[in-house]
Amino acid sequence: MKKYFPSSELIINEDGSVFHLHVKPEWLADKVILVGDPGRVALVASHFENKECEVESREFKTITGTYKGKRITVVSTGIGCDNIDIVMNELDALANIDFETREEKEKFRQLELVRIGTCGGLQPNTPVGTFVCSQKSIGFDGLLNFYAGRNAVCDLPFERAFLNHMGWSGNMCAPAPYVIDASEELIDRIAKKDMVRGVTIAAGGFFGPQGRELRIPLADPKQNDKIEAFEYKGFKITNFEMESSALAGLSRLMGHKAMTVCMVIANRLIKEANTGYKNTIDTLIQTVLDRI
Ligand code: R1P
Ligand code: URA
Repeated sequence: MKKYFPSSELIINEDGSVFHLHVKPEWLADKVILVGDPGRVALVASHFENKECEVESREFKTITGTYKGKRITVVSTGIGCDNIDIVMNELDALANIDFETREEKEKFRQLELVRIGTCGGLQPNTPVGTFVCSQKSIGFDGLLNFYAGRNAVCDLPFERAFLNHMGWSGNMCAPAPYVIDASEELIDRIAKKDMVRGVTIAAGGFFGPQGRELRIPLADPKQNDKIEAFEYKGFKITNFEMESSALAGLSRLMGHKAMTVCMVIANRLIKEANTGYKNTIDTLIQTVLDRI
């Protein structure tokens, strides 16, 4: 029997668009670029030859258009894994649920999703301006634990090694971090040899969870020293951002291909930051558009 989704579970607006994104099924391309900042959507779309739709609701702005003959949708997610839960579930519904009958479609449609973001670098090989692909993501956000099948898609030995190394128990980072791989095929095609491949911590905040201390002291003052020193099977943690784990995790559970690439705008080791990064991120955008 086909799965049926009542209106409380999949909310469809009166105009036939999905609840938060306000996107209609026919507007979604198979290739999707996700960005955090709604302002970055126009920057991506400025490279399109044509635009077929443009819609905005809350922090979610969407444009579908064509780049060198490829149909691409660009969506902003805002900040955080909670928003990725909304964006990924609504994009998957647009692709794989019939909005007329509210039933799952017979044939699965796979999406290819690339997040282009900014991040904080944690290693000497991640200075400001570096493009870092998240080969693995460590989720401090807990989102994936609410879905069945989490253990089947996560790297459990890596999770144990990380928790042992940090010496965290009790309230620190509860529920425990999850470790998830990006799509290998996408990483090979998009990172090629000119981007750093790394392990990204997707933090549940910009300050405390990334070891930034302003007026309130941190629960674990040695957090970032330990994170920078951690090594497991040749992997070192390269960067902090706030969405890659939920994107990689939900994509794996749903059957889509996904990866995150971020430009380093702050290096935490040498305590430097760059806020005037618009041109450099445009180079990254063009590279991803050419390779997606
Ligand atoms: C924090 O400043 C935001 O920047 C990074 C983080 O993941 C977080 O969303 O990504 P974006 O540049 O895509 O927003
Ligand atoms: N985004 C983050 O989440 N952290 C940084 O340090 C920079 C950008």
